[in-house]
Amino acid sequence: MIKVKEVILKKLKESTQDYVSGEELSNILGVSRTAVWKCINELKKEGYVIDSSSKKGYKLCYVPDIINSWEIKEGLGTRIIGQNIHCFSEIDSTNNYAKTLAQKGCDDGTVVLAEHQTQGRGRLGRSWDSMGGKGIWMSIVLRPAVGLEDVQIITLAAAVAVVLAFKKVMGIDAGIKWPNDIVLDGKKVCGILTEMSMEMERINFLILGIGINFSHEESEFPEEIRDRATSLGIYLKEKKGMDISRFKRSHLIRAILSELEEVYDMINEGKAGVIVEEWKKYSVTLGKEVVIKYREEQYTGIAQDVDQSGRLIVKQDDGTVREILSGEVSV
Ligand code: BT5
Repeated sequence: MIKVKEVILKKLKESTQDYVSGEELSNILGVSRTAVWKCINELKKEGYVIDSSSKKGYKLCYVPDIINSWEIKEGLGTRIIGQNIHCFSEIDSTNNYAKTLAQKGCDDGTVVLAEHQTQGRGRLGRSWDSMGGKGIWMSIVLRPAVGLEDVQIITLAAAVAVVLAFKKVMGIDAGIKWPNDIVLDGKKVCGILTEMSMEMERINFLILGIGINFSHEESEFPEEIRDRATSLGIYLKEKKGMDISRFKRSHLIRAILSELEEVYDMINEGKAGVIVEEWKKYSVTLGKEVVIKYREEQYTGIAQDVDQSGRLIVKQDDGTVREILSGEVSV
């Protein structure tokens, strides 16, 4: 049935000016006109607005902002990332599901998406608020050809890919706070969680989890993060007087997957240095005084650089230089 729906949608999208007859659709698909009618009704329930006329057939009038694999795959020109896409209306965490798929040997670049996560996760056991229908909650299985020392580069590369996609699709200039926060005016709009499975000192697979607040109103964030979190919708309205409803999540997802493939190719070709240089262009951390918290430790210093492995180089007030691989940074 999913395949039939996909073909009907494709056909309707090809002729948005005209009606497509039920007979034509049933002939193309080799199914009965009742089966076509059932699929059309399912599409309508999902939010597609389709005008039905007993004489003329069906005409697509509106495509909703929903997440399904065929909306994302439409025009996606990648070779690896997003060839397989699994979409759910609700799931505990897309990272969990992606991990299960990876353990079963799924392809490099497999994507998992959900409208709502009931147990969205951040780093170090923190939670990630993943309200239904408001965001992009996505995980990607990667099998990179790099050593353990380069894992951090994947997080930096993902942040670069997201920032580039924001710019391309919405004209938004976002910043990156080392290592994994994407910020707009100092507030977090996207977080990245990279989880890894190792075997004999080698990376078996990585799960790259990306959470993006898309259309939240301020009041829709839990109170405890309201002063620190923002959405693309809030920013667009405030800065550009634009309504987020003119953009679709599937379009942004497609752009992210495509940017991600470019940086992934670079990583696999040993060009991590190019990614680090690109990352630095968007950094809101470098050159600033930072407070680093890692477990029980806390220290301050100037964030001087990011090295070829993605470590943050911080010069402390007493002159000591630290290379930081993980931790919480406040600018
Ligand atoms: C992160 O962790 O920023 C990584 C978030 C990754 C989420 C994605 S969604 C798809 C995939 N599946 C998952 O289960 N996770 C990934 P961290 O740096 O630890 O930040 C977590 C902190 O950000 C929380 O403790 C809150 O303070 C704050 N926070 C929680 N939800 C937020 C949201 N929606 N927007 C902004 N900040 C949030």
